[in-house]
Amino acid sequence: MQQMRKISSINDLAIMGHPPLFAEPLHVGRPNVGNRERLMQRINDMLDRRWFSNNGPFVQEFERKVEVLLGVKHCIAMCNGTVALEIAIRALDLKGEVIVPSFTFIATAHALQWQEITPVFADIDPVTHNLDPASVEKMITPRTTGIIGVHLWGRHCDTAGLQTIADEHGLKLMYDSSHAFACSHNGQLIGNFGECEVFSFHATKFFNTFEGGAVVTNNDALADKIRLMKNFGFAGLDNVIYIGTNGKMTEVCAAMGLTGLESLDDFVQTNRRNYLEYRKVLADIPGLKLIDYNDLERCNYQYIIVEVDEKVFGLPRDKLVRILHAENILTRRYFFPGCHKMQPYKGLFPHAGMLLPQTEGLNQRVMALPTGTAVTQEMIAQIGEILRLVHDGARDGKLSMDISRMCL
Ligand code: T4K
Repeated sequence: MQQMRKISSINDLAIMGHPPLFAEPLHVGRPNVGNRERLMQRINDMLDRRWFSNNGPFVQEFERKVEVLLGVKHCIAMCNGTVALEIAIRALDLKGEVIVPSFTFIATAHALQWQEITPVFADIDPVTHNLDPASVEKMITPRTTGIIGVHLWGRHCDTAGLQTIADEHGLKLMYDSSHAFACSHNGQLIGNFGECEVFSFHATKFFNTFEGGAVVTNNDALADKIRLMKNFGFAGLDNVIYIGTNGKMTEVCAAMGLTGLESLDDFVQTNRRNYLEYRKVLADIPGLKLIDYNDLERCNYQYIIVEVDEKVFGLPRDKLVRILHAENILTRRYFFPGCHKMQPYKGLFPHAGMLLPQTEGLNQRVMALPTGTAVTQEMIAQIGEILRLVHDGARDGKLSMDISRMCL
């Protein structure tokens, strides 16, 4: 049970030298476990079977269940989302340059650069936070072979706009759907767009397999190729027909996945409950805008993303994050500073930012707040109180100079 301290004025804040509001750190997303007994039972079965990896029965069952859930023909489970991206990129024969957002987790870009394919960063739509097709079109050169859209925060890309551009220019389109497991677009589950889509089932995702990922596709030939590539290129005993790698998901990870799938609706319900509570507590705090999720679509609500308008709120995002961290509210600046400002891209393309005004702006405004099953409505109410106090203090000039000079 989390112990919470009462904070009723700016002077009670932890940055004033008091203990933090929360005795234990509140993370953006603690891992969900599902039914522990079912998990242990599966792990025991696995130990009895002495079959731990290499396309075992749990992995096969997991793949079939994901196919049914998403309505896709093929799910190929992998050891993590990054390797799944690398393999999908290779199986699609992408080369030269591939257009991606910079406003994403670094793995999207690294999966290309790792294979000596140049990620070319396109700008985003400031409302959806996703690739702006107009910017994508401007980045196309004779070396471009593909586009990777990222359904950031689980909200879908402009799939029609990106597909039109891909078709017109003969480019392959795939998606990094790491955030969008169990989300839909126009009633169709994410997983059915582009040539293929890649999920991450990392511990911090609302649905996890400890570490894990998958490529899903409706293309039979592509699925065959990806299956071979994730297993060293083996097409049968002693017969290797491609360069491949080791991308296999283990049985213990699949056991976690199967158990998590049984509680998927509960995880989503908790995230949704938290999202609605945040929407309530943030509604009348000027300068804080919670991103919208479309209630008419399926949605996992796993990220609570807030844009801080420095002028209206009274403090820049980074100072607010610092104040929240002091209270053990471990807000994250996903995905600061942007891939183009991290190495090796910063060194390779020092002026990339000039073409990414929306990415650069958003990177100064966005923060992710704690949610998931470890976060209660009472905690969210407390977080809301702190945010209100900080806003009121900043507005009335009551925050000391020391605080307003703080930065990360
Ligand atoms: N594409 C996109 C768009 C992605 O977001 C990701 C992953 C990928 C590709 C690559 O997929 P994977 O190869 O990872 O499957 C985390 C995750 O490590 C990363 O998987 C995820 N995106 C990214 C958005 O978030 P960090 O640097 O924030 O992780 P970390 O260790 O700071 O953990 C976040 C919070 O969760 C911490 O506050 C602590 C808590 N936590 C973490 C772990 C691992 C726990 O409570 N328990 C745990 O076991 O990157």
